[in-house]
Amino acid sequence: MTDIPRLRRQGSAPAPGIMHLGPGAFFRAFLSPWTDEAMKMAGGDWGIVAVSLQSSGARDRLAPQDYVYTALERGPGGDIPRRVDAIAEVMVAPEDPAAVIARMADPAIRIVSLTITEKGYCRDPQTGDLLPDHPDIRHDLANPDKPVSAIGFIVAGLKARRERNLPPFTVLTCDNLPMNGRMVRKVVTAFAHEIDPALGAWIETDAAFPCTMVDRITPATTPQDIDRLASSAGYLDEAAVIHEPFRQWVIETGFTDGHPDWTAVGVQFVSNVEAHELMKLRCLNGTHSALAYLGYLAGHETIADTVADRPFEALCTSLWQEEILPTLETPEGEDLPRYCQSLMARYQNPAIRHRTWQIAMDGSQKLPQRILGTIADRLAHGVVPHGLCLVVAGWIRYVGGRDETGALIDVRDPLVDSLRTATRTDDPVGAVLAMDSIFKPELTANAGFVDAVRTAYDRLGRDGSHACVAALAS
Ligand code: CS2
Repeated sequence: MTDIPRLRRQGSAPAPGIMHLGPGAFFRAFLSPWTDEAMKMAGGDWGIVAVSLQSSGARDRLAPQDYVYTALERGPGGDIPRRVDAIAEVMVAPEDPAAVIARMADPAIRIVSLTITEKGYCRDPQTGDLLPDHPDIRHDLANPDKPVSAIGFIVAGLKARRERNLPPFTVLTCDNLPMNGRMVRKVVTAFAHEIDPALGAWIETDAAFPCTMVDRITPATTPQDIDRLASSAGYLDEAAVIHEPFRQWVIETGFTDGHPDWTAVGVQFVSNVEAHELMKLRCLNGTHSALAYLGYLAGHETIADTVADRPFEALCTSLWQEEILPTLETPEGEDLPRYCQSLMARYQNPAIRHRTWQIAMDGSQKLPQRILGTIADRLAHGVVPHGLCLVVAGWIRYVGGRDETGALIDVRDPLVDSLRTATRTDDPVGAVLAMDSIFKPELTANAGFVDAVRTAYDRLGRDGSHACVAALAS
């Protein structure tokens, strides 16, 4: 592919208005194209300074092509490529943290957005409180001018703005967490109070942290995707991303200093996003995790492969109808049964190769909001949700590190060591359920829940995932 020219920018880069932390595939398939289209349609200086908190990978791929890249919409009928021009620059925080903080204090930057995954918030997954003993938080409290965590950077940036008498930027989280804006507000103000109570008080009264619901399925880009694009488009784009046709972004109103005209391109602004968030986290992410663990154990590589296996399709339908929808309020403008039908069509998109292994990552950070809250709501109504209990049991099998053929699983999770130790005891279910950063004591005190998980765990070991799913769905 070396003889193929690299994609390059035509015209000049947009003037920056947003700083974004976490320039991974989801950002490049979601916030960045949406902002690009809003600027192209309605104008505004909302170019994006993207900041990588870890590796230089995104910068190294984007810089040689002037930060321009292709977002490839992949539907069952083929690919539709779109050029995205919204990124003005990519910075690599560990190379020069002071430069990132200085940029956050530039009056032109009015929004700091984030896609840093659930674990990036250094919070207790269950209570949402800042983890003061998290190694990155300990580091940042001791070195507030040279932070490594997103939280440390946001507080340092807000501090620099306050010193310059600038209004705070709006902090816009785009990660799959319930009431995600409230959660970031909580961890940011807790951190700020530790270093300077007056700063903490200013952030509490003046800063804005709107909640958001974000949705677009974005599988990891493969080298084959890059080659295929090069052959069809005639240019090399090492930062290309693949995404499904569907997208939905619901944002709470209340920014400190404006935002791009996202409404012009279909973003929904609402006064309270909670019902949308719960619908999406429980219906989509909940069944995604169910298919990821149980599908992986049954030997399926992708979500589309898993739902092509009839019992797994039936499992999703029964989880939605029997266990998830009864816990939800209908958000304005939505129809829950129709929403679930469209989810199944999205999962079945054969062109999207979304790996079960990719979704299975970081389960300790995902389970509480995707699965455990729904279980607790059903238990409160006196019903034991056996399907979701099977999912919890499937996750415990998965983090045990061996699939049903005895092959090793590459388990990725910030708690991987404790999970491995727990699953190697005589009572793996008891030891995992005792991990109180994941499971609320009220939940594990419910005998119906514990029995259902134990029974499902034993059956999975005896009969395998496919048979257990088929038995449940029949
Ligand atoms: C997935 C999500 O990887 C995962 O855990 O469940 O990334 C999912 O694809 C998105 O939330 C869809 O909007």
